[in-house]
Amino acid sequence: MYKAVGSRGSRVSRVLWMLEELGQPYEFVEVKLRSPEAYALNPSGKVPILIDGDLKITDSAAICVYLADKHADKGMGANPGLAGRAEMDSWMHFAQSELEAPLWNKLRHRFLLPKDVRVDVGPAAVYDFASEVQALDRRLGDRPFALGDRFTAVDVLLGDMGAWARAGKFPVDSERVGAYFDRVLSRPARARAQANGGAMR
Ligand SMILES: N[C@@H](CCC(=O)N[C@@H](CS)C(=O)NCC(=O)O)C(=O)O
Repeated sequence: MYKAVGSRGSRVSRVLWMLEELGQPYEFVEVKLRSPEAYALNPSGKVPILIDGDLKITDSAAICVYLADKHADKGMGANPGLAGRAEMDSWMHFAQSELEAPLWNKLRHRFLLPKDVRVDVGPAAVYDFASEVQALDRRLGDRPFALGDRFTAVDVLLGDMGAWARAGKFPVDSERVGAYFDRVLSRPARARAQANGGAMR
């Protein structure tokens, strides 16, 4: 059985959501950030971590792609061929290095960094996030989901970020992106993941 390692309110929410979408049994193993247990599984001391037998995978995007690839029959992976893989990678990198970055930056300066190095990045984070929402609007175009008509691992990542943004009161000034977040966040698998420990921040 998979073990999804993380703490409540962390990015483990995406891993649990993914596992629920795939209908895979799992155990949610709670560890604190940067605890000895977290460092034993990830040199960064960060969560989430997925344990699949002898394999330990860190970093939420990599975990979601691994699960989508491993359970390819469930249709949550990339479109066919090298071009399909590149398309998925592009979305995943956009999600984490652009859309998520301002959310994470604000959270770090609010709660995680040592108090003496915290600064008010709130306005800059809101500005950057707003700009990435416009990029997401253009990237989505008329597609219901990131890769087209199918709900995939990319939508798990983006949806999780949408929930994070809403919880953090980041404005989403795009009807299309707002409707997209509503669409993906209303999935029953997400509700099950939330009930099992993946509730957002
Ligand atoms: N790229 C990693 C980031 C992991 C990460 O930063 N996790 C947070 C919790 S959501 C953490 O463990 N933070 C501890 C810290 O930054 O000190 C991923 O997507 O999983």
